[in-house]
Amino acid sequence: MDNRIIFALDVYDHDTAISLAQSIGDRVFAIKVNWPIILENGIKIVNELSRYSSIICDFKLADIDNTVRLITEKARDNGAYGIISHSFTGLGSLRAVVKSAGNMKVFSVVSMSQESYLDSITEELIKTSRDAGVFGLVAPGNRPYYLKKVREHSEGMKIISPGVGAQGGDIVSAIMLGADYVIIGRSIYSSPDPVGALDNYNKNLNNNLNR
Ligand code: OMP
Repeated sequence: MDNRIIFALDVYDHDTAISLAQSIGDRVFAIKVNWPIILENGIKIVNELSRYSSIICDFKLADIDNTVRLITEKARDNGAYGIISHSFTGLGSLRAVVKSAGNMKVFSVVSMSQESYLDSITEELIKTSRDAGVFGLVAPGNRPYYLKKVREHSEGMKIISPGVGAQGGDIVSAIMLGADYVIIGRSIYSSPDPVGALDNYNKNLNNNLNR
């Protein structure tokens, strides 16, 4: 089975980030970077980290077409594998992300790992995402009702799911409910043994899914 974990590398420090990427990068499906690491180190860290794994830029884009294009191009030109955008901004904005992404995979948020206003429009957001031509959706691994709902309406699109570990979700349930990949941060990078923590997640999955 290919690896089902996306590692959320939400640290500031450059050397800590590189050392985690070196030890974990080839054991996960991808590494996801968010604003903390970019604000501290600049966009070039994406290029540097892509030596160790595929990098997904979690920029949660939510702006007008031109601005999302400018940001998406930066991720693309620095070697990112994927980018995360919001979808509540509508079809025009999401299409602008998909268009400027080139070969990068675009994932759009349709439901969050905590309650939000998106909960009342999740189905519309899935439709907008499909119409814009995204590769995948972000849906919560810790809120079964919403993950199941997203899976039911998202044929042909991948689902990546945060909320496992520190936010209370369980990796096996998230995969069984339809997540293709789960996003895990704190419960790996805050562990005294990040590689061991990752291995435990993989063992848990292998023991429970291959029966
Ligand atoms: P941990 O809670 O530390 O495992 O990290 C979860 C990661 O997933 C963080 O980088 C969050 O920014 C991200 N995330 C959520 O937690 N909830 C969401 O609804 C969406 C995301 C995301 O888009 O990745």
